[in-house]
Amino acid sequence: MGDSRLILALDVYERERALQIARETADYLWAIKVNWPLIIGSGLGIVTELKEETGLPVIADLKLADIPNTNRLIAGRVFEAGADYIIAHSFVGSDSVRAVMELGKTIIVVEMSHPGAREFIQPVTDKLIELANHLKPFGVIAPATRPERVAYIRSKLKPGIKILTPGVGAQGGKAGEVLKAGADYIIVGRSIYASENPRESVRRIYEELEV
Ligand code: O7M
Repeated sequence: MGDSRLILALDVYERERALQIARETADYLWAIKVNWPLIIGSGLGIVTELKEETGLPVIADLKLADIPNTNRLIAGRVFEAGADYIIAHSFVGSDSVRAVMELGKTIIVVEMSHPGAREFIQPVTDKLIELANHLKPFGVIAPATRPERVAYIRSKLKPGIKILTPGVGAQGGKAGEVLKAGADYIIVGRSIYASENPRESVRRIYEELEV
């Protein structure tokens, strides 16, 4: 749906299963996020296939974290395969992020959702927000598991830069709370693709977001 704020994290290995889940859930999604499990299991061609099957934007969540040249070599092929957005780490520095941004729409990580994110990433989140404000990527990744951090990041981030938040459902985050804190998009994986009825699960989360 054009007004959806929901992104499916399609972290399965198998091509057929991925396409089936994508078809069943597409009506309720803004975009589909493809991560290493699906690319390793099904090949990069899955990006093109998902776009053809659903007509939705595809986000390639590669969390690129390399020198500019290597980031460029990887991002070039992935954008060519049809990815609409690529996710890159920003702690590697602005030149590495810029190398991806020069090739297409980019989303950068400023904080992560797992407990370990407190060890090394959270202490530098302020600097990563500064980098985002300077480079103006399409969006940033912030933790749905910590709505207060989403609110903080929103308060520091320039308007216009989107906030995408993983960690709803399986990791404990609540969709409604994160939206209230200022998230633009919610990323959900296991609560949808590992459920008995992915279409029903995605519909329920979609309706929760509409309230
Ligand atoms: O809903 P889940 O927990 O099954 O899946 C969450 C997805 O979001 C999964 O693809 C993770 O790799 C991703 N993710 C996080 O869970 N936490 C983060 O901090 C960042 C991401 C992510 O998408 O980074 C871009």
